[in-house]
This record gives sequence, structure tokens and C-alpha cells, in this order.
Amino acid sequence: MRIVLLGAPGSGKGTQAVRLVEQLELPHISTGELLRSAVEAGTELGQKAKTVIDRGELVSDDIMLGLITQRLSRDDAKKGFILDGYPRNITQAKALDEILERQGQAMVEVLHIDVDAELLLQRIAGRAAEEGRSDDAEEVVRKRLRIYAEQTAPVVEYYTAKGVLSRVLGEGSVEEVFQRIMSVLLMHTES
Ligand code: B4P
Repeated sequence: MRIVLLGAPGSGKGTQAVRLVEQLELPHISTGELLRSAVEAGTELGQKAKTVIDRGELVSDDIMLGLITQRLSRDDAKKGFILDGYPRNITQAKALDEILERQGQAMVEVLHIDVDAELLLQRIAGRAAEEGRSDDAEEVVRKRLRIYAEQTAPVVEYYTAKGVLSRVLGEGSVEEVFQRIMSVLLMHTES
């Protein structure tokens, strides 16, 4: 199963991906985590990415394409994956289509985790207090939400038009959201 999790910052993509990985035994591919690891390791890519992430902007499509192509070509991704944080714009969505077509695995199941904007701000404020992530400062988060509306929301429409997207309400407890996701996946594997 190839699952793509779409959602605004704070919608719970990363949180739900961890649960799905346990349940489905598929690799979790988080572009945010890949970038944060590169930043921590101090690689050239990490140094370039850090400034962009700290400003709340999107890392360039070229860098992301290299990163995701390399990750998806690893053996563990052949049986499927939970992709979290990619694609974030239409260029990335088309690039992903091409990578998967080349690998002969064109079909994806896209889950859009939908959460009200005020709740997103509250959740990220909570994470900022706990983890102190540099891109969780309030001004930066507002910018990330603006970029989401401008660049990532069209990706929701892109997959809706392809007929592969399901909307899942991302409000309520982590467990409630997880159960909603599992019901959608179960419905689709049965049909
Ligand atoms: P990400 O790491 O993807 O950050 P995110 O959008 O905040 O999502 P995350 O998965 O971490 O948070 P979640 O919603 O689970 O990206 C970081 C940056 O990297 C981007 O801004 C960008 O600069 C760069 N980047 C990444 N991918 C890129 C790409 N493809 N192209 C270009 N640039 C890219 O959780 C948020 C909080 O909510 C947590 O504290 C969690 O505990 C809480 N929460 C979750 N579910 C909850 C629930 N049901 N109830 C209460 N709290 C909940």
C-alpha cells in the first residue's frame, strides 16, 4: 500500500504516520524528518535547508526531488510506504507521479487530514512549548499556513480530480483520527 498523507502543519500527519507504521508495517517517509536529519548532520544540503525551514518556506523542488527519489528507490519502499510531507505543491505532485510510474507503482491512496486553522495554531503552540522547533514560532507558523493555502491546497484538488483522495476529519483525539483513517483504508481494501 502506498499512502500519501496530506495536511496543513499541525494537522497530525507525522503523528498519524507513526501509528500507521506500527499497524501496517510500512516505512515512514517524512520529508520534514529527512530534512531535519540533514540539518543535524550538518551536510551541505542540511545547511541550505535550515535557512529555508527557519523562515517557514518550502525547500526548493530540486532539492526535494533528489531527496525523495533517493529515498523511494531504497528496497524497503518497494512494498509500499507512508509518505508524510511530500508532495507540498503541484510540481512535487507531478514529480511523484513520474517517479512511481517509472517504478511501475503508479497507484497511491491519498488521505487529506483536515483540521480547522485555529486548532492548528493551538497544536503547534503546544509543540513549540514542548519541543522548541525553530519553525514553530508563531510568526513562522502563520507563514507556513499561508504557504499551505497557496501551494499545498491545490494538491488536494489535484488528487481529488484523480479520484484517489479521501478526506479525514483530523479533529478529536489521536486515537479517534487514527480509527477514522483505518476505516477509510479498510473500506478501500474491501472494495
Ligand atoms: P514537516 O516536518 O512536514 O512539519 P509539519 O507540517 O508541522 O508536520 P508534522 O508532521 O511535523 O506535525 P503534525 O501535524 O504531526 O515540515 C517541516 C518543514 O520542512 C516545512 O515547513 C518545510 O520548510 C520543509 N519541508 C518538508 N517537506 C517539504 C517538501 N516536500 N517540500 C519543501 N519543503 C519541505 O503534528 C503537529 C502537532 O500536533 C504535534 O505536536 C502533535 O503532537 C499534535 N497533534 C497531532 N495530532 C493531534 C491530535 N489529534 N490532537 C491533539 N494534538 C495533536
